[in-house]
Amino acid sequence: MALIDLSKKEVHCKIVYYGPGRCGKTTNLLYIYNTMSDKARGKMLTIETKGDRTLFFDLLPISLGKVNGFDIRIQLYTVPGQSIYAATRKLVLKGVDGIVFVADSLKVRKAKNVESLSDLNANLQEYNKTLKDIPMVLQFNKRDLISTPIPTLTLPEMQQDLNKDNFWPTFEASATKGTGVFETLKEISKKTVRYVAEKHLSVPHR
Ligand SMILES: Nc1nc2c(ncn2[C@@H]2O[C@H](COP(=O)(O)OP(=O)(O)OP(=O)(O)O)[C@@H](O)[C@H]2O)c(=O)[nH]1
Ligand SMILES: [Mg+2]
Repeated sequence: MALIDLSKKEVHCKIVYYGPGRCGKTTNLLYIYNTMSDKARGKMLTIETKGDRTLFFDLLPISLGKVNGFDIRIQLYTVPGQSIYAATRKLVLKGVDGIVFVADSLKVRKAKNVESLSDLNANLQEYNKTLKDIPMVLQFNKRDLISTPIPTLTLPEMQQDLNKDNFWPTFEASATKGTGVFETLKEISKKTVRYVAEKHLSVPHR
């Protein structure tokens, strides 16, 4: 749940980047960190295993300016995607206000994407929530690979696997190049702030 400090007029929202191992969650946060000004971002905290895998989570605090006189602070988290870190993924989801589901465009990751979305759903249920209760956007990452010989999934294929009824907004991205990264962040921030404001600040639905 978002933390609201009425005396300081601050709202802290938690957005979690979720998805299978190696889909590019940490790369999204690194791109955001490297692109934002010092004023708008806090320190990025990242705990890695040997190599570059996320061991616990990555955390990047950012400021989004004011809404209705409240300072909006957002904490961006990633989960560790590797199967063995199931317990950690559940823990990181505690109190989540918004989710970016990062799917991998590599063909070999097709089943892993689906498995990860279902893992997310199961973890949310443990907190008495469902996928459709929380603001979420889908990011189809690694689209730069479609122009290489590496086999990739088509957009309709990814939609069919992950977003059959077109419930969530989707963004094509290349987190390494930075395309689509801020579009994704902007949309989830907008949805999350609206959700938190309606839920906790009695801002009427528009
Ligand atoms: N070609 C390409 N490679 C990418 C892209 N995004 C990430 N990668 C690469 O994919 C690998 C894994 O990226 P990470 O950001 O560490 O993935 P992660 O989702 O944080 O992985 P875990 O922490 O293990 O869950 C790295 O070698 C990245 O450089 C992309 O858009 N295009
Ligand atoms: Mg990571």
